Amino acid sequence: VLLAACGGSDSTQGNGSASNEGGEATEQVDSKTIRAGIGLNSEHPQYKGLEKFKELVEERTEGAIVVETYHSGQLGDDRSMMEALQLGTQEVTVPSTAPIANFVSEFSVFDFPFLFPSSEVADQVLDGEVGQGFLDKLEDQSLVGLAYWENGFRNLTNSKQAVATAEDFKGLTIRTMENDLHLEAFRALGANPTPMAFTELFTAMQQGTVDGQENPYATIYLEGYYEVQKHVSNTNHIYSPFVFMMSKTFFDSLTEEEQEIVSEAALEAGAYQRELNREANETYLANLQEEGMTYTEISEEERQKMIEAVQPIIDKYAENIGTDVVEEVYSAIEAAQ
Ligand code: KDG
Repeated sequence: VLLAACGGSDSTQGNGSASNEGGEATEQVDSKTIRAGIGLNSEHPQYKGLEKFKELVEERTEGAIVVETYHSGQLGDDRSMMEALQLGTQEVTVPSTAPIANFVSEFSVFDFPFLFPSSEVADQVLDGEVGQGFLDKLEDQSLVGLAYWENGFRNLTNSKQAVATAEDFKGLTIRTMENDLHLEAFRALGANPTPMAFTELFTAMQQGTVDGQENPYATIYLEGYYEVQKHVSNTNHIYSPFVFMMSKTFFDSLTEEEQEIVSEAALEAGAYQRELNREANETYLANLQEEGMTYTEISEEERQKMIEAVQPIIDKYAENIGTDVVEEVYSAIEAAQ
């Protein structure tokens, strides 16, 4: 039904082509259209990154490729947009790695709690050979991974209690992304995790279906979660990368030159997005406090307890993924420090 409704991705349809009203002798340009969708809103650095991608691609292809940008889950959530890419009914999306693990299970490794010590180390690992190896695994799923962007370090918010210790997670109903490792890690911490698409999260918090959630400060602030959440802690428990991906059907339909242009633009827009994102994540904790949230700092001792609580989950997933793959990531992290 989805396929029929969206008309497929037949580029010869020229859904972005100029009309030729009034019979003027204008040249009919058969442009190709990229529909690029994300879950976050138009204020978020992720969307600014998409706008940069649009600017670069349209300029460099001289309009032969038109990019339409969609935010706030207008085209769906991370999982459904990836499925649309597989079907060829959407061309680009930029999900977190967590939902990608439902398509390529090895991606779970990037969501190991407390894996990356800093964004800079993450950059080196993801932009290097190891990161590329993971992007290559997407191809079997009819997806082409073009670049890593950044969501960032995730922090816990909730409406019930200040979270300062590992014990404080107990009893809190926390929305997690749709990813088994996230679920099990929060369970190990004593919380009641419930997986949910990002697009349903605000309402769930507003209606009290969940007590809390976890996301980087930029998201917490720009999505206005301070309106429905009282407490924020710097748990920094997981670093979420974003993956800029394209429908393989669409990518394969491009000329070689166009493929190079979109690949390069995804990287360049990503560098820009990461910069804005880091500024945002540094700035917005103060804004959250100004909006009335109480901020609780996690001591090193308590963070250590959290690390210990989730270690069995990490070990379990490391075994499932394959210790060789996981070791590769660990070595790259070590080398980057
Ligand atoms: O645009 C990205 C969002 O759809 C999502 O990945 C954000 O971190 C996120 C979450 O919590 O779902």
